[in-house]
Amino acid sequence: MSEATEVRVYEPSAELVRNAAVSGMDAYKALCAEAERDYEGYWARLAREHVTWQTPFTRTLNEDNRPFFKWFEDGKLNVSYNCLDRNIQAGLGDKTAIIFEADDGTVTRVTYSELLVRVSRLANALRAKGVKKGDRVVIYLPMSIEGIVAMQACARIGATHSVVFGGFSAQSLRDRISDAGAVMLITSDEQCRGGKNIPLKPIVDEAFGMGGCESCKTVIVYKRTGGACNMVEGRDVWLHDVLQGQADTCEPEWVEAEHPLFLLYTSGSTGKPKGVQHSSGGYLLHAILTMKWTFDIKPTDVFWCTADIGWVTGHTYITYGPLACGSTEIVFEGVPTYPDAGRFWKMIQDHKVSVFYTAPTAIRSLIKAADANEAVHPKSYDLSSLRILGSVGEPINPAAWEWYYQNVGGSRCPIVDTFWQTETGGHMITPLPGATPMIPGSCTLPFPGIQAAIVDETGNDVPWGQGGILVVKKPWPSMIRTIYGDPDRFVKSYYPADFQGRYYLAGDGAIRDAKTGYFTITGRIDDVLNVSGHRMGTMEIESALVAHPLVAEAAVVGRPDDLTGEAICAFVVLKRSRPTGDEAKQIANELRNWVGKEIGPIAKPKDLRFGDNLPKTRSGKIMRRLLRSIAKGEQITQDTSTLENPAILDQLAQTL
Ligand code: 6R9
Repeated sequence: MSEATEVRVYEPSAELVRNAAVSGMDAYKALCAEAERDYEGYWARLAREHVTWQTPFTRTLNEDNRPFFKWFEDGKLNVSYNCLDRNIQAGLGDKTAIIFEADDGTVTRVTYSELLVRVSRLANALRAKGVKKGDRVVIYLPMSIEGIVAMQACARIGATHSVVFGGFSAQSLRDRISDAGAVMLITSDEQCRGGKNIPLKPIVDEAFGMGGCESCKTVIVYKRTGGACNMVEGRDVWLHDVLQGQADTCEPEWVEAEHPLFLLYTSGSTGKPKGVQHSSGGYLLHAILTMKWTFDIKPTDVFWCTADIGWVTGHTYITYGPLACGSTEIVFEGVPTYPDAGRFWKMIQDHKVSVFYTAPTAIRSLIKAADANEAVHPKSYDLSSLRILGSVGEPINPAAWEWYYQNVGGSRCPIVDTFWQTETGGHMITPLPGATPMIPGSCTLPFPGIQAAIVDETGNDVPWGQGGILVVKKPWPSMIRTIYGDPDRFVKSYYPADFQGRYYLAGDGAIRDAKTGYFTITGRIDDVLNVSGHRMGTMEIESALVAHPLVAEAAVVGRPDDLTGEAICAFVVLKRSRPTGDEAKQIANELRNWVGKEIGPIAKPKDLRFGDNLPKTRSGKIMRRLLRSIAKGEQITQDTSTLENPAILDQLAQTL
């Protein structure tokens, strides 16, 4: 708590206020008031001003089948047309769209005209391979121009993409291909990260070998490194081969506003990851609006979002938002610490980045590196091009905020601490850089039009100063439409009966400051962990652990971690006796690697402990509350009288 004793308020500079898209708090309040007065009229106005429609919509919001809301439903558009063609028509054809920096530092630039040609050629190739409107295409690619081209090409022909993060395992990939019933997969031979070539295609082959991928008839392989790559006759084709002879132009498929642009699998509190389905029209609108208002994006800006296209942040703030706004953006293949921890700062300097968007976990690891080595400290670089900084993925602690503000932003750049989720499509609660006074650690106020609120278990508003459950009271254009193939789970997860289905349940706890009304997110209220900004369900990890032949039972909890925000702590009961000493260490390692293979390296438990049993109530319920305390290393002060086997606590308190 020590760092939160003094609350400092950071006002935006007069210059920023003057030039920002949303200029000053009065402008912010005017937008909120407009939405308050005429909610549908507000969104309709913005959708007409910011999105180019092939067929204009006449109906703004359809709530007939709530919570399956429809926005702009009789309008037609094409998202790729909005990102490419319309910018070229506006004279931006020769403007650089993407500056790609490879892991080894090689830089490639692509203009808007060139990007349209590349997207069109691939779109034609997909059509030639039989991909039609509404088909699902899984994209399993590293950070690359090709990844963005693949997503845009799907959008161009109305195919629904489902990007799977390149760090996910064969099992995770298989589950996603199978759940989506994908007809095609686009991947690469290898990926390059941190000076190493990491095979990708063998993981695809392994996924297919597991069965369940029968819907997927074609695998397109982008040759990234030229490393050894097995090609399956009749199924696998090289990207450069399918592009051969394809025309440079491609008529876009005009789709209804509600047409699913993409699925993106994310972790929930129970069961398998869920395929969050997004729309075309409403999603694009929010991607554009948040680029313009949260990032105050201007034609001269160089924008850099360091996320991976495998996450929602990469979708909205790499593939769609920046391009729809005609900006120049950086796409980075590598990692922040290679060749050294000054990589981000060097790239900002080299490319004169002006708007920089990253995650607290990256900042915290770079602080540590900068403290240890002056050469990789931001002050050793010229970062004067920066004007706006952003943060996303997890709460940013005030100490990291201050460091980011002073050392990266030179105490002149506002930090937009953007709270949002895979399900929300874009920013929900965030400062606007030329309007909102900032308080470190708070994501401040709702984006204009977003009806965020904090309620108690029965859905009643709680007063400011009192913690509660974060909800959104009205549907908004970029919200999740359903969980692919499981509409019941969509309703249960996000519009639960607790609130009579009235409110969207975010899954986070929050509190509003008693004086300012500013929101602070207090963390997930369900069994979802956030490790380095990556979402993972405790159940998912538990299922992976118990799938190991040695494991009888497992319980997974999160505990606070200085670097990764939260760390995974697993308590495991083996089918054999409890191991000790070196043997325990060896089995723990084996289980960690197992989880890495089942889900992906990001899901490996940092802390793994063995017990003869787990702390359970007499009715057999695992007492996770106790496990959380044990994981934190706290003395158990809770009442343990309902515990079947209190002696187990001492055992579990022992780290390996
Ligand atoms: C965009 C993204 C969503 C969860 C969300 C919350 C946490 C994201 C945050 C934040 C505090 C912020 N989260 N941004 N918590 N402050 N600025 O990260 O989507 O991967 O779906 O994660 O991340 O817990 O519920 P996603």
